Amino acid sequence: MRTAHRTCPICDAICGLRLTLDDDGKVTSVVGDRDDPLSKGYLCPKGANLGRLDEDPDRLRTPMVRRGEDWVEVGWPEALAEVDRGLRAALDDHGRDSVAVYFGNPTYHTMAGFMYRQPLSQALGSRNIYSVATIDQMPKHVACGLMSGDPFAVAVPDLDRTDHLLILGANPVVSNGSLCVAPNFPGRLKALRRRGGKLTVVDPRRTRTAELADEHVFVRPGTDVVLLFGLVHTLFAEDLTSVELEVGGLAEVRALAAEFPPSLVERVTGVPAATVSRLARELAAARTAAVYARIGTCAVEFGTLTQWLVDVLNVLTGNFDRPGGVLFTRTAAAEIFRTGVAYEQGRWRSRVRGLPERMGELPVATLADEIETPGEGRVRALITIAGNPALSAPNGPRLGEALRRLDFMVCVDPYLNETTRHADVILPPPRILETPHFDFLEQSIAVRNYTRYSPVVLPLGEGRLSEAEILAHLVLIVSGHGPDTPPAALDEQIIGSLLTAATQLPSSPLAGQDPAAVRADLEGDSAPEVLLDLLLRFGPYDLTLAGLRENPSGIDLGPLRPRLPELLCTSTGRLELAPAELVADVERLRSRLVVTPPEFVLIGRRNLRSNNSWLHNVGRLRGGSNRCTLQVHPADVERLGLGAEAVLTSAAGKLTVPVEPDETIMPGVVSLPHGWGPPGPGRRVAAGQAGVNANALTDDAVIDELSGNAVFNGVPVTITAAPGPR
Ligand SMILES: Nc1nc2c(c(=O)[nH]1)N[C@H]1C(S)=C(S)[C@@H](COP(=O)(O)OP(=O)(O)OC[C@H]3O[C@@H](n4cnc5c(=O)[nH]c(N)nc54)[C@H](O)[C@@H]3O)O[C@H]1N2
Ligand SMILES: Nc1nc2c(c(=O)[nH]1)N[C@H]1C(S)=C(S)[C@@H](COP(=O)(O)OP(=O)(O)OC[C@H]3O[C@@H](n4cnc5c(=O)[nH]c(N)nc54)[C@H](O)[C@@H]3O)O[C@H]1N2
Ligand code: SF4
Ligand SMILES: [Mo]
Repeated sequence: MRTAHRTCPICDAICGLRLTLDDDGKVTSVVGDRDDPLSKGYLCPKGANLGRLDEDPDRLRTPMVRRGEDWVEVGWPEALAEVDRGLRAALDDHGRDSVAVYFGNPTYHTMAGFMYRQPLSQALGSRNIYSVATIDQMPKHVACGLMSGDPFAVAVPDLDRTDHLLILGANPVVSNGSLCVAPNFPGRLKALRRRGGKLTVVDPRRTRTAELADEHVFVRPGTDVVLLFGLVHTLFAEDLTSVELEVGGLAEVRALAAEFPPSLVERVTGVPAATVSRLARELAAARTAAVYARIGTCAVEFGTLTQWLVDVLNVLTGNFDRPGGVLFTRTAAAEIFRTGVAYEQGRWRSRVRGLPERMGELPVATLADEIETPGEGRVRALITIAGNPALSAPNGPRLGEALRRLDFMVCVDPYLNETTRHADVILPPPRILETPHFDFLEQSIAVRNYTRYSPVVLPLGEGRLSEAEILAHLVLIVSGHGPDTPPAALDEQIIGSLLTAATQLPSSPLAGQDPAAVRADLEGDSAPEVLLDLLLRFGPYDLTLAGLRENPSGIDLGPLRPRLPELLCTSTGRLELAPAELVADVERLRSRLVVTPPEFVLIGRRNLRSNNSWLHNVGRLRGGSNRCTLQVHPADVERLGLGAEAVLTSAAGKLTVPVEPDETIMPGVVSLPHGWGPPGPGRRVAAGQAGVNANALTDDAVIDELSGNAVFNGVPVTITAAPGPR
C-alpha cells in the first residue's frame, strides 16, 4: 500500500486528492487532501471515482488505425508513420490551410496541452485553428482583450472576502465553478452567507446554487445583457456610481445605458422593473461586491456584450481590482504569458463565412462549413486533441457527418468515441496516474494565489509515449521532420525560446543571467516538467520544481491583491469601458429588441456526476439525477399535453427526448444537458444509457458575432407530444 498526492484533472476546481494504491498499482481509495491549502480536503463524486476513471478497461492503451470499418491495434512507429502519410498528403497537395486542429477542454489542464499548443498551431501554419474556447468562454476573452488589452486578464470574484455576490448563468454548486478556480465553491458560498454577505442568483432555473442563495431571480434566457444594461442604467440614473480607477468611455457607457430603463428591461427579460433597480442599488450599497457570470451568459447570442457589462458593473461600483470585489491572480508559473502586447483581433477570416479570427482561432461553429464547402483551402485533414466536438459543438451531428468526409483525421484521445470513431488514427495518451500534472492555466484564475504539482504516480511502461511526446511528434510531423525524429531538439527549442525571454525581460528575476547556466540548473523528468521549472524560476515567488516536490499538498501564495496597472496594455494605458467594437455591437442588440421572443427556448445544464461528454463510462457515476432528460415546467407539460416523451424541433434538427416535469424551471424554458448521445463504439458502459445529443438542436449558423462563440442557451424550439402513453 502507498499514498500518492494528485490534483484532480477533471474540472476547473483542481481539488487536491490523496490516493491509496495497492502493490499492483490499483487505486483502492481516493480522499480529499486536507493539507491542500486551497481545497482543504474537498472532493466531489467525480474525484472520488478518479481511480475507476483511470482504470476504465475501455480506455485505449495502444494506437489504433482504422482499416475500412475495422480498428487495428498498431505500434507507435507504425501509427506515427500513418499520421505522417495522412497529414503530409494534405499539406503537400493542398497547402497549410487544408489541415485543421481542434483543442478540446482537457488541453486546459494537461501539461502537454499547455506546452505544445502554440508550437503545433505555429508549425501547422494553418488559419484553421479551432478550440473549445469558441464553444465556451471566448466572449470573456474578447471583452477582457478589448477593455484591458489582455484577453487573459480575467478578473475572478474574491469569493472568500466579498460582502455581496451576484451570480448570473452559473451553477457552481454543481459545476464547482469555471473561470474562477474555487474548490468547494458551495462551501465558500455558504461561508459568504454565514459572514452576513448576500448571494443573489440570476438563472432561468431555480438551481441548487439558487436554492442556497438569499435571492433567486428568474430571467428569460439570452437576455442578461439587457438586465445588466438596466443595472448600469440605474447606477447612473440614481447617481450610485463610484469609479475608483482611471477609465475611458464612461460617458459613452452612460449614454448607451440610458436606452435601457427598468421598464424596458422588464419587458425583455421578465425581471420586474423594481427588482432591476433594487439589484443595482444593492450592488452599490454593499461594502464590497462582485458580479460573476458564466456559461449561461457566455454561450448566448450577446455573450461578449454580457461579459463586458459584468465588468462594467464591477468598475462602476468600485469593485474592480479591489479586495472583496474582483481581482487578478498572480500565478506561480504563467506570468511570462502576460506579454504586454495589446490584443488584436480579426487579423484573418474564415474562408466560407468570412468570420473573423479571435485569439488566433476561428469559431468551431464554422468548422463543418470549412470541411464541407469545396474550393481552394478546404479543410481535408483534422487533428483533434482531447476533444469530442461531434457531441460538444453546435449542430454536432452535422459536424460528425463532415468528419466522415475528411481525407484524414488523427485524434489524441483515450477513447474510441463519437468523434474519434471518424478518425483514421487514434493516439491514446497514457493514464492520468502515468502523467505528471500541473495546472498552468487554472492556477492563473484561482481565488487565492496557489500552486501545486503532481508527479507521475505510476511509471510509463517501456515503449509507451507520454502525451507530451505524442504532441511533440505531431509538431515534428507537420513541420516536415517526419515520424521518426526524436522530440528532444524540438523541446530544447521551445524551452530555449522561453529561456531567452526569461533572461532578457528587464522585470524578470532571471534578467541578465546566462541562458546556458540557467538551463543547466533546470530539472524535470520530462520536457513539460523542465519547462515548469523554468517558469517557476521566472515567476514572482522564487519557486523551483524541487520546492514543489517538497510540498506535495500544494503551497498557499496568499490572497489576491490589486494589480491591474501591471496588466493593462491598451494603447491609452487605461481601462477602456466603451471600446468601439463593443459599442458597435449594441446596434445588433437594439435590432433584436423588436423581435417577438419564441414561445419556447432551450437551455443547457450540468450534473454533479458528469463532466461534459467523457465520464459516462464510469458505472459508479451513472444513474440517479444524472440523466439526459428534458426538464419542462409542469404547467407547460399540461398545456402541451406531453407524455413520457416529447419531440423537440429547432432550426438545426429534431430530437425525441424523455420528459421530466420540473417545477424549478421557468415556464417557456426547457433544459437538456449536453455531452450525451449515441456513444461511439468504444464505450460499453456509456452505451447502456446513451441519451441524446443536445447539440442536434443548437444551430451553428447563429453565433455571438463579436466572439464567434456558439449559442447553446436561448435556442428557439417547438415542442410536441411524442406518440405513446401520456
Ligand atoms: N459536474 C460538472 N461540472 C462541470 C462540468 C460538467 O459537465 N459537469 N463542466 C465544466 C465546464 S467545461 C464548464 S465551462 C463549467 C461551467 O460551469 P457553469 O457555468 O456553472 O455551468 P452550468 O452548471 O451549466 O450552469 C449554467 C447555468 O446557466 C443557466 N442559464 C442558461 N441560460 C441562461 C441565461 O440565458 N441566463 C442566465 N442568467 N442563466 C442561464 C442554466 O440554467 C445553468 O444553471 O462547468 C465545469 N464543471
Ligand atoms: N449544448 C451545449 N453544448 C456544450 C456546452 C453546453 O453547456 N451546452 N458546453 C460547452 C463547454 S463549456 C465545453 S468545455 C465543451 C467541451 O467540449 P470538448 O472539449 O470537445 O468535449 P469534452 O466532452 O470535454 O471531451 C474531452 C475529450 O478529451 C478526452 N480526454 C480526457 N482526458 C484526456 C487527456 O488527458 N488527454 C487527451 N488527449 N484527451 C483526454 C476525452 O476522452 C474526450 O474525448 O462542450 C461545449 N458544448
Ligand atoms: S470538484 Fe472537480 S476537481 Fe474537485 S474532485 Fe470534483 S471533479 Fe475533481
Ligand atoms: Mo467548458
